[in-house]
Amino acid sequence: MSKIHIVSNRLPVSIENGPQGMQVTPSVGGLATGMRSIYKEYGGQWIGWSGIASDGLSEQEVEAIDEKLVDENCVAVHLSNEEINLYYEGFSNNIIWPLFHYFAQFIDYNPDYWEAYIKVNRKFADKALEILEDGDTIWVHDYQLLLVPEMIKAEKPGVTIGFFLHIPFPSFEVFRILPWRKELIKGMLGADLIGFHTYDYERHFFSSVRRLLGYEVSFNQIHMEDRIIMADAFPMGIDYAKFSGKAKEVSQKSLQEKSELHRELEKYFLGSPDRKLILSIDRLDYTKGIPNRLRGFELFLERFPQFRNKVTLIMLVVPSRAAVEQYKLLKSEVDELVGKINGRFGGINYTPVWYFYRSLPFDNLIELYSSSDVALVTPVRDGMNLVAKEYIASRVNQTGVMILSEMAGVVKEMGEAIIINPNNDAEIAEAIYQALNMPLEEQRERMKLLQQRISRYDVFKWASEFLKGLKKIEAIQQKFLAKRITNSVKKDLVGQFKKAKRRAIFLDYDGTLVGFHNDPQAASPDQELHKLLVKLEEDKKNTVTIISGRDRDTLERWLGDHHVNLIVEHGVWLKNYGSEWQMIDNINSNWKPIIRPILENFVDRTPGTFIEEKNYSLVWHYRKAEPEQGELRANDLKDELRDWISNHNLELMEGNKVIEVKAGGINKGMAAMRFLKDQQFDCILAIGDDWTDEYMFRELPESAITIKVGLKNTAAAYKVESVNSVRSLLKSLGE
Ligand code: GDG
Repeated sequence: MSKIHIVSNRLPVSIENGPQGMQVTPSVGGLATGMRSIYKEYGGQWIGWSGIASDGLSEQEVEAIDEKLVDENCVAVHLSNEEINLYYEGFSNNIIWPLFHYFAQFIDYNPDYWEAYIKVNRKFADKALEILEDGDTIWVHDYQLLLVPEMIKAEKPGVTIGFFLHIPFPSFEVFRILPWRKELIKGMLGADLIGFHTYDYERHFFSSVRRLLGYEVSFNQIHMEDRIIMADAFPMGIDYAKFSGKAKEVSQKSLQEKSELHRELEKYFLGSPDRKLILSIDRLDYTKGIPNRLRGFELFLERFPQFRNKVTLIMLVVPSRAAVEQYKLLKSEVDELVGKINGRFGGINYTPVWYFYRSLPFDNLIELYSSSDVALVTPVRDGMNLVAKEYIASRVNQTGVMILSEMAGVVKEMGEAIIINPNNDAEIAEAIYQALNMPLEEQRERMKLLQQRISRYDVFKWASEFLKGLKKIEAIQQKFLAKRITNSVKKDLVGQFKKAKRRAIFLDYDGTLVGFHNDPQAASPDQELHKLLVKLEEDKKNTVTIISGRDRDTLERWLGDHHVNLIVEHGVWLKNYGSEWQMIDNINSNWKPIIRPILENFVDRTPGTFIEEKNYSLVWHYRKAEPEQGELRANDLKDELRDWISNHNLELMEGNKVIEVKAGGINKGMAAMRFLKDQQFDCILAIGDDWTDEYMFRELPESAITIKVGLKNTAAAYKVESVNSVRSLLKSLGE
């Protein structure tokens, strides 16, 4: 059975070197829970760092760790202190983390970090490659391992790779700041499926793929030279049953059974019936908006004095990355703000902010969730934010109000929360006021809907949806690859071709014989192409026809010396070798004065675009336009042309970054068939790359060898990846 493996920076276990040797304890975090159900079920391994630097360990200790991990189906990547400093603290947490959360000012552009990041990603990939077999699936997690998918794909293309990013993917304008942006994005593209928490991150990613690498994105698929892959949004869920179950259990405990924290919380509420508790839980991180939250709470107490002595903000801040300068500064800022608020509004019997700077056991966490009337979640940027979901799951009596930042990924699933902009203190203060005054009935209505949604899409559903996505892309890839010309197919085709006595060869030009250029006039044939054509022409059994959308003059100038026929302007003109140009059918062009001004208007509004005028068609080129604007305008243009097209019997052809308007009824298929009429061929070969060639593939007799360049859907019988593959095939045919 093919297996499913996981790779993440940390293994889902904690390891302690105690008096009894190495102790391994499984972690209880959300990702660990969600993934454990998968990799164990599918007989896979989890690859990651053990959490202990290897340079403090003896060889025996390293072996002991490896041995202990076998029982957990885990494989350790051993990292030294220096590697952790440079790859993890350095590149991951001092470059990618701030940048992807829009804190570009915090980036430390240290080239050593980059070198270490490559080296350590390679270590992870190598460890994975040791256990991967063709047909296996591997799911790579998060921003520490962006290069791993490409590293694995390069060595083992038969492995299906998923990648999930747990933090936001920033807009292109921010992502482009990085010197290593192309390498990172190429690294991710090694995956077959790339998952994000939200559609916004997905579209930012597509935008970077288009702009940095020029790949075409259609719907959620990315077409690369020789592969097609997919990206999609999979909002991560929590282990809902675990949180709601524990909350139920906690609520049913007797006073004696309750923890000290829980008893203290209950005592607080007994003090007065008006007492309310607002909860805030995060790692100490500048992305979480902790100072904003405190400022909002301060303003609330200032503006609504009736709530002083009655409302407490309980703030759990879990220490994180404490050695980094920005985190130290943040810690001082938070300490100061808490002191200021408590000093300003506190008294003998009232402390406005209860501040815990540590982490608490799971049971305490649940007690906090279930005792708090309001959850205040105000990140300035957050990939998802699971705390928000955990609060919802823990509200067994269905009361409680969620105040949520619009900058957290989770907001997409929580329309019933009170949504705030975390940079607007006044809005936070107002939201707290609204939350505290919300009638119980309304709280229940909102909470019910939230609970329904969050419980349905839990962490198990998330993981299984992602795996379904992987299956889907595998099927798409299979379909796209089905028609590919493999070595044995190539051998058969060449054999069939060689056996024939009279062969008609139709070759499209751009995208088939030569690659695309920003300037269409720069695509003249190179020496290799001239030689290839000569080889084909020399064989008297061959009749070669170049069939293109180009104009007469250009193709005649470029290929006039060859013994080939030319069909141009998608079938308007034919020039048999040695004869004059003739029009294949009677066509008029009295529609041009109507269409030209429309195209001109689009040229004026879209920098980088231009019009090419052919005898019987007008072409709008947008290859040089800024890619997204180009696509948008192309859609607008098609819309605008629609009525004209049907009223004037015109045809709109969409090529590769071109929109062409021409007289209707004329196309490459019709032209090729006219050419073949009254002639006897026992082999017909047609190769083309775009939409306009599909006419030819459809019209030619079924016995024809039709070949599409590129991986898109096609009516052709076969596919090849690129211009290079076409040339290699033609070479074999000419030999
Ligand atoms: C990253 C992304 C994305 C917190 N304090 C304690 C404690 N926690 C647990 C919470 C929650 C987790 O930590 C925090 O998860 P978040 O999602 O809120 O935030 P990040 O750690 O920044 O996670 C984030 C996530 O990845 C998943 O993709 O949502 O956007 O930044 O589960 O319960 N747990 C215990 N004691 C504590 O004191 N036991």
